[in-house]
Amino acid sequence: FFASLSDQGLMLTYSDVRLRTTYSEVLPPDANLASRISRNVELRVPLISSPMDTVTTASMAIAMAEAGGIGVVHRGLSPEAQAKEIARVKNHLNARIEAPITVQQDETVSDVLTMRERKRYRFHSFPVLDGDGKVVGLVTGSDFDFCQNLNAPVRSIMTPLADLTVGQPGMGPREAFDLMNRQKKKVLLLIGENARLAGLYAFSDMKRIFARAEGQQSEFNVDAKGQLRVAAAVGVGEKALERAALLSRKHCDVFHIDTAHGDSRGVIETLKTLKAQYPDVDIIAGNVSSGDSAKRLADAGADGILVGQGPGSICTTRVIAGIGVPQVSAIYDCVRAIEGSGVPIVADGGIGNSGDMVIALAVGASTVMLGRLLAGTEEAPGETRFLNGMQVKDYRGMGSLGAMRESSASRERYGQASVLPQKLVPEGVEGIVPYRGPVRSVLDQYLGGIRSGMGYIGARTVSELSDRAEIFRITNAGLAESHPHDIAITTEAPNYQRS
Ligand code: RVP
Repeated sequence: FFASLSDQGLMLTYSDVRLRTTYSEVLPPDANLASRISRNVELRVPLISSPMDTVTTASMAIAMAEAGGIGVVHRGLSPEAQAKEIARVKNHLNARIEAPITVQQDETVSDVLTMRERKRYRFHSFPVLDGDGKVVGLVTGSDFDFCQNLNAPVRSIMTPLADLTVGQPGMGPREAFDLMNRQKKKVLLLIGENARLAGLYAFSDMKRIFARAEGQQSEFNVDAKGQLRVAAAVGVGEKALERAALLSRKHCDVFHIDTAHGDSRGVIETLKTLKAQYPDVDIIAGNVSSGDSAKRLADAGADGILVGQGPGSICTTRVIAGIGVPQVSAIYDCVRAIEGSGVPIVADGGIGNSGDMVIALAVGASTVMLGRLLAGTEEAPGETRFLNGMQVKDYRGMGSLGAMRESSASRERYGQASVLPQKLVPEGVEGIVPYRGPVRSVLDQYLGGIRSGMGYIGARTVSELSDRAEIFRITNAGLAESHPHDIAITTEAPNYQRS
């Protein structure tokens, strides 16, 4: 259906289409939202925050990864400042405690309990050292609970080193977590030469980080070392290489060659150079809106492709330059052009609600990228302010006059690096969006909406969603019927705004 429409030159966007429901054995909570932003970087949920200066710095990237998605840190910052943001995300989780609090073997149990109380430590486990600083054992909560004589020395209640399961100093969090699970150990000491303490892993922290992999509660999107995953915009040319060098030192997981025109020489050359220099980092590139362009990026080695030219809520490219393809057709054409390549597509821009996300995934995108829908949240950069009694936050296009005047990266993104400030031609606008509270509660609504869509279609996974979905075109009357109608809404729903 779509193929024949686009062959006729008729292109559609989110509000033009809906999905047919079908027999299902999938309840929304059972849908698995795991996906990929790029060939090798997995996500637990298919949501990405946009590399914009009013959307993604470290706070947003941390919140996105903790919800299972990923944030792309914008590049309207100096390379050094951007690298600092990446480091903040990567160092956010304390998988390994490098310098644990220890106790001496001759201290009494009551001394240790008093110290714990005074310092307000919430943990009960302490490695026990002798006078030479060597580890001789471990005391835990149970040792204190079952202790009869508070004046006894700690060494009399501890488990001695010889009876402990311990790890080597170089043991990574994943390996440690597996060992602790197998041996049912809540604390794992890392012991180096001469019985020196090299670190400690606590099961409660590790479970928070890794448990989802075992189908349990945590949903954090972490790398093999247990650090939150994060992406960063790098742009094109020499400056991109300079950024990439700093970012890779901070273990950034994905570089994004973010431009307004992804099918261009600068992007393809930068892509090839970065691929050669950083074989272990995934590189995504964009934006494009036609199958031929997507194919050129995939052939040049892109690990992921961003589709969307002009659908963004703050974008004026379609009006100023007359360029761009309505987003659902753009996604469809790009998916079709690179089918079988294993390169995931990010549907970037124009998402107004969770139904649009389901449609983007149903058409074959692996993930969706959000700007406006996240710009009003607590974690987006910028202060909340009052306007006519309403709490709002600023949201602006990276091609807006404000963003272009402030940052050379924005000028370069729109091919205007050498244009005089008074002659800049913006392709975006500046505005405000309502304040929406913490990003987590906003994301929970979107993810619930995606699960709901998958339930109606009987899709257990994101790829099953595109395999099973049947899409059809609706009329304006159909669209009006889709939204609440013939009623004055009296109570706002947390997941519905008519835009
Ligand atoms: P939206 O989610 O609809 O607000 O769109 C966000 C997307 O819009 C971004 O991810 C980016 O691709 C695009 N964008 C950002 N700035 C501009 C612009 O100034 N034209 N466009």
